[in-house]
Formats: sequence, structure tokens, C-alpha cells
Amino acid sequence: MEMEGWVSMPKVELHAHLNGSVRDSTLLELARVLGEKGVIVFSDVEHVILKNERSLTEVFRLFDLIHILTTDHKIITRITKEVIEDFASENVVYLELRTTPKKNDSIGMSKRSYLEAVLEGIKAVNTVDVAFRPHNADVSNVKSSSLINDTCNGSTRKEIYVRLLLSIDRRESTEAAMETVKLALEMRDLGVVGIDLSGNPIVGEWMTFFPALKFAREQGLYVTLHCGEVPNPKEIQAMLDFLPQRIGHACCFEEEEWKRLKSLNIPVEICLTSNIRTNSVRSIEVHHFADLYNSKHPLVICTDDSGVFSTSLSKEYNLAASAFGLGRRGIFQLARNAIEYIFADDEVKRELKEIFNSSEKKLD
Ligand code: 6MZ
Repeated sequence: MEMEGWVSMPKVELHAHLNGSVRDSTLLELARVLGEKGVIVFSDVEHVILKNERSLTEVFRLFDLIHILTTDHKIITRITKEVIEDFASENVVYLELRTTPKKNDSIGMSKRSYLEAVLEGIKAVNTVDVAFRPHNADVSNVKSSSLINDTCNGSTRKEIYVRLLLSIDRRESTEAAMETVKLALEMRDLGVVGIDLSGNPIVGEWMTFFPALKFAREQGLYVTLHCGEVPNPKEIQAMLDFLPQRIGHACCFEEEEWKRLKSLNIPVEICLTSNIRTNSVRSIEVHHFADLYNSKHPLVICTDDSGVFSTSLSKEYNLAASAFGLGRRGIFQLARNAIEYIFADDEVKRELKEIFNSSEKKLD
């Protein structure tokens, strides 16, 4: 199938890191500005941004660089807006965007003001309609802000539902992790639905984050964990014991861990290009997607870092289809199944099902 077919299909994105999804053109523009100010050497940074093959270690070095370029309130607002527009332009109808709230005293940034800048970015999207429905919102209020059938220039405007997950970085302390969870709780009415644990998988200990994650769950926030991105049997076991609502990656699981995961039926966020590029999985032929798909385990195809890995959700659907012999219907069904694993409420699930039902008719 042509790329156009994958672009026009409705899609659900559940694993996308904000700072990993920034357009190269934006990063280069930001780097040029900092180069002119003498903060960085532009030519050194340019080839790092444009490089395609990266080990997991290099990826995390690149994130440190991206954070130097983007950690500023106005820029966070801008990249949030652009990332949402990019996903919406390829017919992602539901996006759970995750980001790590950052504190940077030198520019007067707190985790809260970082998150406020992200929320500004969501409000600033104007090329598409963003359905950003608050937790526990009054239904009548919701209807008036529901934008599904809005029209622009006579054609139906694209619409995207956006929810936020706040990430805890594995470099953080228990206190910093707890601060992120408390912030998520305060911002629930503004569309924050859950917590993610991410960051360099060789850094940090599970027990450092456990108290904050436990608190998050007790308070009714959803939790997804980066799990098994590198071999670490003890941590994988502890993470599965925690019973997160979803996990990301699951690249380095052993036989027993697969059994456990499958019996617990925890949905897996699969990021094919990311796993291959970082060498977390040797090649697409041996990717665990195939086994999970064949055993009908809940899974969802995601991008991880569309900017860093030069991909898009349409490209990931295309890759899954060609690598594992899935037809258009098979992929469509996977996207539709993902509705069950989203962290938004039943009303959003119902509306997403309607979107999928109406586009199913156009499939053949
Ligand atoms: C683990 C990852 C990741 O939060 O600053 N991140 N963590 N594994 C990965 N696989 C490649 N890709 C991204 O977005 C960037 C941050 O997301 C996490 C890292 O902590 C990275 O610094 P935000 O918006």
C-alpha cells in the first residue's frame, strides 16, 4: 500500500516523547540562534541533529543537547504546538503526549511553569481542532467545546484528542519524582491522565521511583513504565509486580518474563524503528512484535521519538505491515484495539470508536 493509505487511516499514538518528536528544521533553527549567541558551536551540533544511526547511549546524549535547545518557556510552547500539529496532519485522532517537567532556576523555570508552557502550546494549536477534555468535566460543558464537526473552508477540519502523561526521568530523586506526581494530580483537570517512567535505562534504581509511582496509582493516575529496554531481570520483575496499566518496549524479556507479561495481559507500546535504531532489538525479523501479535497480546504501534528517529506513525504502520505481512485491515484493527488501552475516559473511547467505525466503511 502506498504511504498515502497509511496517512489517511485514523491512528492512535500512546508513546510519544515531546522533546523526541521535535522537527529537525525547528531544532536546526534553535541551534542556529544559540550558535549566534555563542552558547553552542552550530556546526558541531548540526551533524549530531542530522545523524541517523545512533546507539542508545548516543540517543541520550542527543536528548541532553535537545534539552539545551528547547528548555525555555516560549520554545516549549512552540514545540508542543508543532508536535500536535504534525501528529494531527497524519490523522492521529488520539495522542497521549508525554514529557518530563523540568526545573531550571537560571531561567526561572519550575516543573509547574514548564507544564504551563506545554498547556499553552496545546491551546495555541490553530491548524487543527484539539479536543482537550478535562478530567471529571461537566458533560454539557464538554459538548459545547467538542469540535468534531467544525468546518473550515467548507471541509471538515481535522480533530485530535490530546492527553498528557508526565514523565519521571530515571536520573531524578524520589523527591523530584514525587513532585512530578503531585503536579500531575493538580493538573488533572487540565488533561494530565498519567505518569511515565523513562530516561536512560542503565541509570537509576527502581526503588528510587517506586514510592512516587505507588502514590500516583493510589491517587488514581494511570502509570506506564519503560520496561526491559535493556536486560535487567530484577527490575523487569519488580515492574511487572507493580502491575502498570501499560509498559513500553519490552525488548529484553526472557521466557519467564514473557509468560508473566502474557498472563497479566499488560498492553505493550511497541516502537519498531526506535528499537532497531538503538539496537535494543537486533533486527526487525526478530522483533517481539510478531510473537505478541500472533498470541493476540494487547499491543499498540507507536513512534517513541519521531524527530530523533526520523519517523512518523504512518511510517511505523507501514513498517509493521510490510515486515510482518499484515494487511490494511490488520493494521486498522490494531489501531482500533488501542482505544481500549488509552488512559482517557469512556466517553472519549466511545467517540474514538465512532471515528473508527465511520472510516472502516472506506477501507475497501
Ligand atoms: C527511555 C526515553 C526514550 O520528556 O524531555 N526518552 N527514555 N527510552 C527511550 N528510548 C529511545 N526516548 C525518550 O522527552 C525526552 C525524554 O524522553 C525520554 C528521555 O528521558 C528523554 O530525555 P521530554 O519531553
